[in-house]
Amino acid sequence: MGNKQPSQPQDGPDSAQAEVLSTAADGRLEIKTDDLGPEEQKIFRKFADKIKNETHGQSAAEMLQTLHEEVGQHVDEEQWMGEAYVRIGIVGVSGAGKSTFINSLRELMAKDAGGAAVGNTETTSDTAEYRHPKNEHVILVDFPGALFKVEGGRWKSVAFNLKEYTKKFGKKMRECNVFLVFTSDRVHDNAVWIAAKAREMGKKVLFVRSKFDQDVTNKQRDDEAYFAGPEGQAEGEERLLQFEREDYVTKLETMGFGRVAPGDVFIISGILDNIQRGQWGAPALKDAILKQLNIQQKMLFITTCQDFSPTMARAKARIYKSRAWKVALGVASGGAIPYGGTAVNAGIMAATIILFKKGFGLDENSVTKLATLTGKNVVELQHIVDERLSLANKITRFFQGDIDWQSLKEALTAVAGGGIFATAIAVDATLDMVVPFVGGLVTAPLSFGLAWRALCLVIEQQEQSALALYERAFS
Ligand SMILES: Nc1nc2c(ncn2[C@@H]2O[C@H](COP(=O)(O)OP(=O)(O)OP(=O)(O)O)[C@@H](O)[C@H]2O)c(=O)[nH]1
Ligand SMILES: [Mg+2]
Repeated sequence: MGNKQPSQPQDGPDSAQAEVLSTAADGRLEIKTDDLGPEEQKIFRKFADKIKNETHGQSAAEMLQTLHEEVGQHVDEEQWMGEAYVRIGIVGVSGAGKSTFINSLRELMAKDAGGAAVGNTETTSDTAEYRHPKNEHVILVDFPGALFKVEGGRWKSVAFNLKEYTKKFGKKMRECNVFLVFTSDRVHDNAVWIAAKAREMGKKVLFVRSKFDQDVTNKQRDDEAYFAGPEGQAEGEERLLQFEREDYVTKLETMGFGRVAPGDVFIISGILDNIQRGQWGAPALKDAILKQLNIQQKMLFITTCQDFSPTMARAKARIYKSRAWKVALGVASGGAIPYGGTAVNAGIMAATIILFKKGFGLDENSVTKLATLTGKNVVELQHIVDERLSLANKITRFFQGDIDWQSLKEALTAVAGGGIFATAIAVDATLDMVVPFVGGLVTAPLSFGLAWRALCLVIEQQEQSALALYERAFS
């Protein structure tokens, strides 16, 4: 391989190639169309055309440079962030807990500055947009649940008319990626009509019933035996949750919304403590939101999902892994590629590992927060994290110049077996044909294939570490 050049212009991409833009023969590395954001897909296609038409005489290193220029041109941070937004539409009956949920997602309490007013019956006649403090491009859009007019200097609600509502809010509804419909003890007509409209627009609608913590407390008071099964409290809560979900599905059907899949109904508690713990249906709700987003939006949204739930840890691992090719490209080309909205210049690999560690809630701040939340010993929790991150630590130290390549190689072999190098070279060799820019880089300390594989291993360790951490913290 080395500086091998593509010998023949390859045929135009057939449909299979369009699906999988780059793949290794052993099936271990795939960059699927789904792994690329819309802009990235364009870049890859353009690049593939370019190397087909223009660059037969170029060396791999020159081609790498070409790709780098292409990528550098298109994903500078401004442009990248300029195009990727996540908008979550929220609508529902007054008092259902929308503001509380919005604040908790933004890690705010009602009393914090910038928080949405809670328990405030003041009528709003327009949408309110709440940006996530961790990522300005994640926006929660609170839609009014009714129509209002000014009468005698005051807002007065008027008979609900969907046509009028759509005229007023249709454009903003269309901008949303997904809709959350909140109800409390009764399924309110207006919200359901608005939801039906959103569905007509092709939007996914998820139904949320909040305040489950209250339902549990009430049930405990009214019917103690309900929670006395062999599995105790957890079993009773699960039974109550299933009951409420079925009840909700039936209500929606009665109201003419049609049969909603129980999987689209989420029973949650919106108060901050419960959201951070990942209690009841909240993690599944976030997971369902993720499903409606493209990969770049997923990266944005996942940075705002700072809860301690296995569901989110698994979702993060999935998403981070599907972005690993991009980091590997940055490592292999020695370049700087803005990544998930964060410009990573020096030591892209080390920086990414830190970014992901934080994402999983494994950094010192998050572990301390978890210890406080659960009343566990912070040193003990920190130990659970540290003992599972051997590879990440080695790689970080390698990039800091604390250990040499031989030590890192040993660490990689210890985790993945000696086969990792053969696989990495095989990946590079295959890529050499499919995407020729990596040729010539296998001799670099961390070639594309190896960087990609190593990062996936680190993500796996971080995921395991997070799962072990949460289990201990909540046991
Ligand atoms: N226990 C409990 N109380 C909640 C929960 N969510 C909201 N509340 C309370 O319910 C009341 C109404 O909550 P809000 O978040 O203001 O409801 P909203 O849907 O924003 O209401 P409007 O802004 O009037 O449309 C407040 O007193 C909240 O503290 C919850 O999950 N659990
Ligand atoms: Mg509100």
